[in-house]
Amino acid sequence: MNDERIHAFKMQLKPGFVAEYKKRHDELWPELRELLTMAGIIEYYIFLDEATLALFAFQKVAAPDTTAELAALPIMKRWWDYMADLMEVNPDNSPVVAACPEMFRL
Ligand code: RM4
Repeated sequence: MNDERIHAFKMQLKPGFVAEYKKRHDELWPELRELLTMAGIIEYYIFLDEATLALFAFQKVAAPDTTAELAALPIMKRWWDYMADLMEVNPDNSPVVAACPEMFRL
């Protein structure tokens, strides 16, 4: 049995912030990296659609998957506050996320 899960979702970058978005992720806070890993994320990619500035995120998550609890953690909230100037966000500064259902797997 495969106890890995795939999460795929879209976020939205604001115009003019491609380089800054990339830079902040190149310098991802070590404590946030640890938090994401502790939540079960073993692979995490974010791709940019340069035409629309849509950010496509792909995560592979091992059990136990506790990613749903990340939103309540202070480091996650601090990161979202830090990123809020670059991305479309909700009133609490979490990114606006659209789920991307799986359509194919090889
Ligand atoms: C993203 C956004 C996501 C977070 C990654 C690390 O830009 O804030 O929620 O998981 O950064």
